[in-house]
Amino acid sequence: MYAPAVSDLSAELWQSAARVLDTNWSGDHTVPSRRLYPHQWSWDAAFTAIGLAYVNPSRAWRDLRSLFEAQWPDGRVPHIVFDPDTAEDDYFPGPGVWNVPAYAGRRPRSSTGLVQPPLHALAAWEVYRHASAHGAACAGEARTELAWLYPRLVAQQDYLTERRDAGGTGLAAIVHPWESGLDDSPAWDTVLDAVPADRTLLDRHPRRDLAVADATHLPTDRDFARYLGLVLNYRDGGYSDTDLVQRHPFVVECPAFNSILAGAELSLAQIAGVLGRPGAASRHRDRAREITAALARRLWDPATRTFRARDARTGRLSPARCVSGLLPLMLPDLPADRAEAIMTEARSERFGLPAPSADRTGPDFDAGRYWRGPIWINVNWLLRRGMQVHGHHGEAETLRRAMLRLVHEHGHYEFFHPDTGAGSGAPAFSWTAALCLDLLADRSAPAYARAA
Ligand code: 2M8
Repeated sequence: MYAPAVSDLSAELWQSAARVLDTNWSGDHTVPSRRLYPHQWSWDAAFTAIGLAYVNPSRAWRDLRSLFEAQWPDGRVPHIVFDPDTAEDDYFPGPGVWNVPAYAGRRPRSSTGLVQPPLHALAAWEVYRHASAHGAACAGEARTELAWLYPRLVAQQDYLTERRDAGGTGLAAIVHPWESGLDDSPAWDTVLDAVPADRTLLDRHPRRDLAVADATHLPTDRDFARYLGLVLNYRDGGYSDTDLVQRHPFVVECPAFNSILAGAELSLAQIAGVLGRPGAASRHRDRAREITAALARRLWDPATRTFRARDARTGRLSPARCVSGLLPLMLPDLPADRAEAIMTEARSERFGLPAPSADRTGPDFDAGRYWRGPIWINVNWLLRRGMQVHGHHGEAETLRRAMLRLVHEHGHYEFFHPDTGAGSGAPAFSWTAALCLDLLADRSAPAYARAA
């Protein structure tokens, strides 16, 4: 197995991370966790590929390929691709609830109709970038896979920037909290207040997560009933994105989702460059600038100098300060004063490093509950990239070390208590392990970083 030079302490972490990825490999994709999440998740696959690039690049490509084999004809990449060998009631809501046909592929698999943040172009670029360390055969494979993925990644962007621009603002809207990946974030509370919570849905469709995880870490029944109602409403509308603002009760522009959307264009520019398409590369850079400008225009709250989610139906900004508001830092074209404001917010008593998922001083902060307080490695990994992009190398390094210390001391957990560091949720969680490998191995800043 390829292993870069790391200290002895890190060698232990490296081995344990590689073991987690091995355990969670299911033949043609990685599951986030064997017990809690037994299928393939979209943005998990991207984070996981970034780590697999070091220990098994062929698996990294296979993982991305199997996700994109389930891409819909309209370009959307589903948020979960179901494993046909897993029983319907091993995860709720399972394929029977979503009722989506299986699309073509080596092994057709059914899926949900939602999406997740489009992090796959960034992942594909990172896997490609690291493949050369494994020799000429891997470099050849990387080029072939990149060429296969490129048009599919472009179709994914087109779906999000065209069909999901529900408000005609130049940003993509999400139609369900699950699409953000930050599922139970306080950022959605005011929008969800207006979504009916029909608890009888839970009698007809009992939750499975309560049987495998601690209820105090999970969404409440009231929120879960709303989540389910939103799924059924979108499904019963045929997963159509026409007139979303009129037809669907949850249509939201999220700063993290749109930062990743803009970041994807920058990665596509790099990919197009390698594939010998300079015209396309420059179009991707233009699109990144346009999305960044829309984000800075629409989701910036001048009163608090923070980025917030916006309800596309009411036009209101969310009152909650969440980690999602820190992620526009990933974007090199973000105006310097906004990047500085994000750093001020990240350093403040509201967050600190590693950043908790929500404002520590906010009324909805909950240190134990899923995306309402705990620390997650994936969003901190993105925040660290943002620090590198904007030349804050000292703090990026502090954050890198803090993340590694957390995982080394507590294990490859899904999330961590923001005060004690204790691990929670699923143990042996794929993206925690995968990103640890990257944090151990790769100290370089993204190629499009601003000069310090
Ligand atoms: C969590 O979301 C799923 C629904 O998609 C769930 O709660 O069952 C989130 O943390 C999400 O970001 C993640 O992709 C997924 C699998 O790790 O779990």
